[in-house]
Formats: sequence, C-alpha cells, structure tokens
Amino acid sequence: MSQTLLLIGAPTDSGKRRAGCLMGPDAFRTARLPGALADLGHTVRDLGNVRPDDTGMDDRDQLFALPETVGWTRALARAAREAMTEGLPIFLGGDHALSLGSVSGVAAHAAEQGRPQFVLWLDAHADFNTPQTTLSGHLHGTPLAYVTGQPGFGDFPPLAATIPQENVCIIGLRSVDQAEVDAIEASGVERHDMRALDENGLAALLGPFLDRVAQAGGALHVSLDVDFLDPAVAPAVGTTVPGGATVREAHLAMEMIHDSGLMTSMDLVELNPMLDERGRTAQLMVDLCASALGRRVFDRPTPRIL
Ligand code: Z70
Ligand code: MN
Ligand code: MN
Ligand code: MN
Repeated sequence: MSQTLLLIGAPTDSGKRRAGCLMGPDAFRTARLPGALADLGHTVRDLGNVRPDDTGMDDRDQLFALPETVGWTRALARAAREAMTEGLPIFLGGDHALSLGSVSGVAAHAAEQGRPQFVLWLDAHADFNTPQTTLSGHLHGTPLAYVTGQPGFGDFPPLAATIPQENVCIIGLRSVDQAEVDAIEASGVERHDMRALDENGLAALLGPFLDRVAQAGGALHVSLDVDFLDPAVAPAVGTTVPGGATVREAHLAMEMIHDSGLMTSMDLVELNPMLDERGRTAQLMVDLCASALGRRVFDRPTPRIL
C-alpha cells in the first residue's frame, strides 16, 4: 500500500550529556532515506527540522537541560499531532528525549479519533525513569514514564491523552536501572529482555503484541533506538550495550510491522553520527526503516511463527 510519509527532523541533543545526535536528521537524509522510501512507491514529504519552543524556564540542578527538553516536547507534540492528520510521520532523531513529544502528540491525535494508542519500544533501555528516579539526570531515559502518565512530570506539558501501560511493549532490554525494574514490574507494560528474545525468537514475542494491537483497532507508534541493535553492527550510539539485536532480528521486526499494516508513526533515535564508521549505522537504520515500509528481498510475506 502506498502511503504519504512525512519526514520530521527532530535534532534533539538535550536528553543526555554527550553531544552529536543533533546531526542525526541530516545523516538520515544523506544516507538517502527519502529516496529509499520513495523507491517503495510512497509519497515522501520532508518537512525539514522542528525547532524547540522557548520556555523561559530555569535550569534544575538534578536534571540535564530541562528547559530545552521541555521546549522540544512542546514543539514536537504539536508537530506530531498535526502530521497525523496528513500521513505517517517518521521522526528523525535526535536523542530519545524527542519521544516525549512525538509519542504524546500522536497519542493526543489517537484519542481525538477514539482510537487506542499502542507503542512498540525497541531499545536496550526501558526509558521508564521519572525526573525523580533518574540517577543520571538524562531525560532521554524518561519518555515511556511520561507518556504512560507516571507522576513527577509537573514541568512538562500536561498530557492530552495518557497511554495505558498495557498498550506498551518493550523489546531488547539489557540495561535497566533498579527503580525502572521496580516500576515496570509493578506495571502492565509488556517487556521482553534479550534472554526472552534468545529463548523464544523475535517473532514469538512481537507477533502476539501485533495481534493485540490489531484486535483493539489501535494506532501503533514504533520507536526504534539505535542501541536496540548490537553495537558491533550499529556503533554510532553514545551508550554501547553489548549483546543487542542482530541485523536479521531487527529486519524481521520491521518486516512483521510492515506486514501487520498497523504502524501509524515512527521514531528513529539515538543515532550519533560523530561515532559512526563510514556511515554504516545511518545506512542500517535507513534500511530498517525501508523494511518497515515494505521493502523485501523476495516478494513473499514473512511466515508467522506463533
Ligand atoms: C539510564 C538513565 C538511556 C541511553 C537511554 C540510561 C538511559 N537508564 N541511555 N538511552 N543510551 O540514565 O536513565
Ligand atoms: Mn505497504
Ligand atoms: Mn532509548
Ligand atoms: Mn537506549
């Protein structure tokens, strides 16, 4: 199916101390993401880069770059909500703090439509800290807590719609803080660590979640963090966590997402081009995005393993 895809540059770099993710949107463009998606028959519109709102807030000692991140959250939530009326937005990060805005914005749109919002989070990390529990002060570690309505986000825009914890699925976990473990275990978030992936295979984890989304008639946001992948194949990331997903597992996830027909929005996050090797991580992320939007090696559907 041919779709209208909206590329939205979100060069957030305020979610953590190490700089470089602000170059992500241009790296994705240079690696020919627009062309790769147009080659699949889609209509591609590059809306350029969003800029953060000016908040006039004061810094907080414990939190890195809070005012700037709140400014991004406001601007990106607006951009996301508006883009949802015109097509399928793909947010080109930028660090994962951009999802404070992209996910809250698409959830607001889904609520207007009376449609449940689901989120698939492909990440080594849970990103389930709050401004109170974070040990690093890095707000890129907080978006899932924010969009599911955990307490402590009083400095951030009030959510137009809260995403039920049961509608979130995290795959790829291998670096989770104790406070996040406690919060997630007490929650209804569906989570699969790398052991679960090894023991069961990607398809056995993702298939049932996609079925749940389909049965609920839900909108599906896919947030793909570079560190979902093993750093051996995706080195361009600030925090390298060994033992990540393979190229093949990641492509299978994207192919299953495409075949489901459920994806309504997407983030490509945490690419730090300063740390890349001859553009290979940027290229891999472009290829994965193309798989999510219909590229296949042979013209056959992915077999379902349940
Ligand atoms: C840790 C924190 C994190 C990267 C997310 C890590 C967060 N849980 N790191 N993505 N690369 O600081 O909250
Ligand atoms: Mn298609
Ligand atoms: Mn992340
Ligand atoms: Mn991560």
